[in-house]
Amino acid sequence: MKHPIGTALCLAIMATAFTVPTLAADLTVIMHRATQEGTGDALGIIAIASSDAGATFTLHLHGLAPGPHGFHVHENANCGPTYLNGVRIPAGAAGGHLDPDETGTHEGPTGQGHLGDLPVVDVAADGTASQTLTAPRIKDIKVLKGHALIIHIGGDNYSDTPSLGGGGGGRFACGLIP
Ligand SMILES: [Cu+2]
Repeated sequence: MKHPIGTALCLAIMATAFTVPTLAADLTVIMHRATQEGTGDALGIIAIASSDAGATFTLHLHGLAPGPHGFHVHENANCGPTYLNGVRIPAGAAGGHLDPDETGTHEGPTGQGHLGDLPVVDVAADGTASQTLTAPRIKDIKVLKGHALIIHIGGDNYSDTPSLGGGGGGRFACGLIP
């Protein structure tokens, strides 16, 4: 606060960083950490748009653990916890992977399984993810409305073996697709 001009400039840069990506997107999703109580810290945004190559997901995220993370569209627009054997499951209420064709299989973004199987998010060493991922099978992003985006704690091998749903385990971040 000793340098009001510097503070104002900093706020202006922050505002720009937050608003510019939203202008280019057809759908903007605000991601939050999924907790046992519901949702916690904001982790940035994901801008969804259409392209000739499929739906694009442009990530502007921070506060994630470095490395690969499973990334999917989940069925329900609900980031709340569920309860299993007395334990709260963060973002459990988002349900399973979006699967309008009822394939029942997890095969990744280029497979024939869940439509909601997206490319893996690769988080940098500083905990940020700034990248655009393309889901070639999602031709019309309208099908994504009213569902949720989930980033898992672990990676995704685009298979149901040895673990169902790519093996990413728990849900780290969640955001509602408007
Ligand atoms: Cu998932």
